[in-house]
Amino acid sequence: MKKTILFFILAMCLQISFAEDGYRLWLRYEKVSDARLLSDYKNNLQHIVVAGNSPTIKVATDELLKGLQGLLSETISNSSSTQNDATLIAGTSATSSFIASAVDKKQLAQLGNEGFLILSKTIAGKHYTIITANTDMGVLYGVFHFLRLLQTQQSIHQLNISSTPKIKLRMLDHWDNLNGSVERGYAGRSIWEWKKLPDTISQRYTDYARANASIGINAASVTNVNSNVLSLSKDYILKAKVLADIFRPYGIKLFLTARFSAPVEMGGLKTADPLDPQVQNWWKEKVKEIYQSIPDFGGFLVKANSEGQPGPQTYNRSHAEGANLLADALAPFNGMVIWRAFVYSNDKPEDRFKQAYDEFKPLDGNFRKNVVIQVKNGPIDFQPREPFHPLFGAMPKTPLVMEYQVTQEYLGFSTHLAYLATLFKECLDADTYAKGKGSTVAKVVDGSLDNYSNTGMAGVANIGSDTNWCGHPFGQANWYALGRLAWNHNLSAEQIADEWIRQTFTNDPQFISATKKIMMGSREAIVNYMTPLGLHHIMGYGNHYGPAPWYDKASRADWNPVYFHKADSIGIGFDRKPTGSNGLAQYTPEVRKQFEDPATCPEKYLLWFHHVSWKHVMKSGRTLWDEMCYKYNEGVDSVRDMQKTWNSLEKFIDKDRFQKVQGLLATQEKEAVWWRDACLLYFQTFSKMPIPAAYEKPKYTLQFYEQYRALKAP
Ligand code: GCV
Repeated sequence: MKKTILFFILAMCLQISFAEDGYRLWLRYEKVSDARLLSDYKNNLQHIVVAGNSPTIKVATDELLKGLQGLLSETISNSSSTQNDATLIAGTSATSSFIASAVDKKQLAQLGNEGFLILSKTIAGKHYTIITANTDMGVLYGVFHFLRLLQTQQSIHQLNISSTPKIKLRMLDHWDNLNGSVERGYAGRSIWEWKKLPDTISQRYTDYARANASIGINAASVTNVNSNVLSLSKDYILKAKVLADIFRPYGIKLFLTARFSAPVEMGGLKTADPLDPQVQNWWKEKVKEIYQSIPDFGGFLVKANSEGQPGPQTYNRSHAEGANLLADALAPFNGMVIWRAFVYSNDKPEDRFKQAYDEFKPLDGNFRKNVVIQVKNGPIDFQPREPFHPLFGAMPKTPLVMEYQVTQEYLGFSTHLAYLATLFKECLDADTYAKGKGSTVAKVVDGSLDNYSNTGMAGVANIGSDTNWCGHPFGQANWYALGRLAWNHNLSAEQIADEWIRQTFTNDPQFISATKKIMMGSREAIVNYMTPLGLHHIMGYGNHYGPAPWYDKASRADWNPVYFHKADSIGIGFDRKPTGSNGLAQYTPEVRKQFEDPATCPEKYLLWFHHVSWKHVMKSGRTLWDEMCYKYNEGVDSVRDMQKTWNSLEKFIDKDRFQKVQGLLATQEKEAVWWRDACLLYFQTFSKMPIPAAYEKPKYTLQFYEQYRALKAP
């Protein structure tokens, strides 16, 4: 009996210590598996000194100790009193005289406020690792980077790393509502427990801040852009203050979304007209109130005159007049306005592709210095594939912040495995030709093309109350990739995947190469089984899940899939040439020329810009219809390959995550088939051409699929 109990307790302990529920993200700090490296690390990292005593330095010290303890599997001492023993020294020149004398001032001068150095130095015959920066925050970033080197099992000899972020504002936008729901969130409820704040403080807030700091994210907008005026109330400011206080040592600034009609809804004024002195005064007072509680408040993120949100146009004022109103209130406190360019009018029948450019381009140069315009990567709405937004490169006098969607609204929610760094990079690498060849979107966003200093990259967060934060275990990779790319957009998607896999799962080379293959192909697989060859916006109405290319019942034309694919007996696709909406005119002549000619338009964008005959011969020699059948099937096959590869990896990782991913891939495979069959059967009603015999026959009829969505809708 006793033995059984003992065994049970042991088993429980084992389970507890080995449970891989994903909560630890990429900060797992498991013992280094390579024995040679482990002993080298042990020899060199026994005594550490982290100089300074600010809250940020406390975080850095705790992190380093925690990290080393896990990685080396032994207790490490922080020998702050005996600097002489130390082999790893972290701090600034101001906090450590050792660093002040050992580090070249010129090297430090190039780091700015957030950059860091990690250096190997031999001084008087002794080997040191130095982590330094101009600020404590830079030191913390350096500590996280150093731990990343260890987690990814790299040598710590001859280090000469100098790293500064390429982009200033590296941000997560949470579309979290005050009632705890998350718009387009697929990982549980909001992590912000507004109801319980400010009295109950969840450990998650700190863990969230820590995870962000580890990848360089330095800003978070915590409320939905479809905003609730209550978030600006006194009570909510005090709740937000708790979050801001927790974020501060981790270098994260808190932003709130501002509802443009707040002066009316909350202030009791008759108008929210940006030129009205009373309105201006209301915002000034509100901003002052916020800064009294949150002295480093980042500013406002605003969605105005879009999808029913209030805005300046209600008063016949422009977006610039609206943004400047808030900017003037924030300026005395160095706060900024992030004004979104995702606008499309309820009244205009104009191609949605064109509306943001039409409204914002003429305003270039009219915004205050503390206003930036946040532009989605593509012109429609976070589709699995979009060409780059024509505003990039078109507003040389206005800083444009990149807005990506990390949450997978259009890419299978948290059910489908989609590694998005490839999507992020595709957009960054696109050439706008704004100032000749090589004017990439990356250069627009990092400010180097037009000399913007207020640069930014934001991602709509995929984070929720699920234990593993993001729902799908691989969803974490997209949060990670956003931070890493915002810090350094020169990193490749593959490099980022590599380091994420090593930290999140294992350093085993076989596992890494197979998993990387899955990740690198995953987004293309989704494009193929959902929207190949430039198709877009053909998903279910409202919930945006599953295929519904037939849908035509929405109140607005451009909420209907049929509006976007325009399939008819001749062909399929949206003509954005002068013969159609002429959306292509918004690109520079070089880009336009390439996209305008079906012969030079990359086939991945073909149906974005052209209405193409079903019989059009593609580069493969197949007709468009056959190519479509090929692509949809290729998408399904890719998922099946992903399954096969994953199944071969069981022995490398824990059961928990292995099985979770296995189960999700099984669902993804079924849904890929659903997409393929539903789309091909529907488009076939126009093409009237057969699905080539080589491919699997659709499982059900079109009628079945048209109704299936209702059963399946989450
Ligand atoms: C926050 C899409 C989404 C909306 C979202 C909007 C936006 O339309 O479906 O949920 O609203 O984008 O980015 O503002």
